[in-house]
Amino acid sequence: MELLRLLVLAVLASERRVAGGAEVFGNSSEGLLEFSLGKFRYLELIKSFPEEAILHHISSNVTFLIFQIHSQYQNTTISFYKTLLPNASETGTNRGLVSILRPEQSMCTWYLETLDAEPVQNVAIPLSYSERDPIPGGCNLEFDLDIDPNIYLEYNFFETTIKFAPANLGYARGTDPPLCDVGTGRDSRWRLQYDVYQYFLPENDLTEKMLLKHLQRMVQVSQVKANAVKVVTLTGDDKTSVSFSSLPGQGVIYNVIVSDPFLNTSAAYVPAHTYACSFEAVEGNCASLGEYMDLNYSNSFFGFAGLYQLKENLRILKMPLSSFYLFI
Ligand SMILES: *[C@@H]1O[C@H](CO)[C@@H](O)[C@H](O)[C@H]1NC(C)=O
Ligand SMILES: *[C@@H]1O[C@H](CO)[C@@H](O)[C@H](O)[C@H]1NC(C)=O
Ligand SMILES: *[C@@H]1O[C@H](CO)[C@@H](O)[C@H](O)[C@H]1NC(C)=O
Ligand SMILES: *[C@@H]1O[C@H](CO)[C@@H](O)[C@H](O)[C@H]1NC(C)=O
Ligand SMILES: *[C@@H]1O[C@H](CO)[C@@H](O)[C@H](O)[C@H]1NC(C)=O
Ligand SMILES: CC(=O)N[C@H]1CO[C@H](CO)[C@@H](O)[C@@H]1O
Repeated sequence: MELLRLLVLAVLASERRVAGGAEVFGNSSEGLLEFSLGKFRYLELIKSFPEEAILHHISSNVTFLIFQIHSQYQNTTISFYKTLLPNASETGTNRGLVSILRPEQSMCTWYLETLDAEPVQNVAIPLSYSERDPIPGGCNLEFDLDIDPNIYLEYNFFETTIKFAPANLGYARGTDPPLCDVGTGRDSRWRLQYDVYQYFLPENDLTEKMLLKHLQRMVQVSQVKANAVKVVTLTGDDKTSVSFSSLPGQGVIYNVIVSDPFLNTSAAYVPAHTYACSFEAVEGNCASLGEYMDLNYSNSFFGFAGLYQLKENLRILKMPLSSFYLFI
């Protein structure tokens, strides 16, 4: 019982934290959206009205940017060019692009649009990294983009799997990227490590507002480390894919932090979220699961704690034994 009480307190405490990071509210009246480094911005996208995102005043110590955009379940497309090409754009609910900067470049643009018939609410942010930081997805072979910082998530009722492309070592502007597959020594990208983080959204809240707020804690390295639970560490030799138990109706955000143990630097991939259910399916969609949880779990004290305990068990199942001991 004492353990139960502690668990409940832990949940209550975790719900009280607020999302970090400054927010700027969207001003898309002109089709040109001015962004600031490290600042979240809310924006609404409407079909047939693409927006151009622009970032000025990029300092010379920045070598690459990750621009990312998030929505709840309707797709948004982010592209380097106005014309969409498979190797220069990405479509989905949590999508980002890596922009490698040229010498002297101090400005960068991206194109944002949706094909959804309904307007889509998004939150977007550009982040900057320097030449010592590893580049998420810098050694991509599997997906269309040359450099792919995205996490590809698939789920069914039982299992949720995330997959991502390996990172590369950072490099200076105007130089060639380190080769991805020559040698596996300490001078190569094989020394990079990947920490996979998991973050649970508040239970029984499937609102867009809640998701877009909490996603903001899963974007930057320091925030991810402070707010999420590290579930597994992968080395250069491991497959960059991890599976978890699905919890249909429960919102979960995943992210991966790649770190360079020699330089003590790190960078975050683009987080991905799932509720392990569909918002658009006619039968068994997220809304009906939400009702189920509401009626059968959350309104009773024991039900609530029970669900929490279940999540802890699921989490532990997927952890290496060493972290299991730390956890208890
Ligand atoms: C939004 O754009 C309009 C038109 O250019 C401008 O007058 C207004 O100041 C902008 N608002 C914000 C918050 O940037
Ligand atoms: C995409 O592919 C086209 C040709 O298929 C190529 O010309 C272009 O440089 C590629 N763009 C990027 C960003 O890789
Ligand atoms: C959203 O985008 C994903 C990835 O490109 C695609 O598989 C899916 O079919 C799209 N969904 C809709 C409703 O267009
Ligand atoms: C670039 O330098 C500025 C000022 O010295 C610093 O605040 C910023 O964090 C640096 N940016 C990167 C990506 O290292
Ligand atoms: C990285 O951090 C470790 C311990 O925190 C320290 O011993 C080491 O000197 C650091 N390396 C670099 C290159 O800063
Ligand atoms: C929506 C739903 O499935 N509700 C169920 C909750 O649990 C009761 C029994 O405790 C069922 O009768 C309901 O159908």
